Amino acid sequence: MSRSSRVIAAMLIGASALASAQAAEIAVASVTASSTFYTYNPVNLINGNGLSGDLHSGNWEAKWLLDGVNTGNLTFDLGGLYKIGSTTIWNYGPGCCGEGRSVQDLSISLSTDGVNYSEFGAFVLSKPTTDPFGGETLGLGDTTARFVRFDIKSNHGEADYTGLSEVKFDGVSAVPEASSLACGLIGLATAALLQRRRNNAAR
Ligand SMILES: [Ca+2]
Repeated sequence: MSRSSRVIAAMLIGASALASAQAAEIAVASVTASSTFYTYNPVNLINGNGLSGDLHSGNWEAKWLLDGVNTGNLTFDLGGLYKIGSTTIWNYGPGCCGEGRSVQDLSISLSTDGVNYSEFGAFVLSKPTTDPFGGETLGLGDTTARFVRFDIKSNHGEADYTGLSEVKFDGVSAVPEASSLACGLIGLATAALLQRRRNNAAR
């Protein structure tokens, strides 16, 4: 292998190590709700409760409900900074006690510090009509954030209750892992060393 080939190879190894993270499901650290009815705990949204593969059973014990109101919010803490590619939302669905409980108008805001939020966008969610049902995936533009707030603006018609069944996020850590960072820096340092040797040899 020629010196210039070795330089290019070392640079490619360094660059690929820095960009190797693959988008994957983010383990949500915690979720809080503006209100909660009875035992419809918001933790049911982030623990996989009710999910079998990509489908939610519709079991009421695996869902969350606002407490007798149709507007409110949820705040998800991802536990660290991520480039968030998308969220998948399993709406309330028809099981106990009517498909009108599903969220319709939803605004999503993102924050790095949990204090200052920027609205990413407004969405209209569809209403599952049979159990079990799938989720709806919304793009979040690879935006870097730690906190995600869902502002629920309306539901699909029920008078008193509005809720969701499960929420997931996909993305990559916005903080490079120490091992991949070190690997990348070694690759770049090797490339620089080879380049310097080549420059010396050419003198
Ligand atoms: Ca659930």
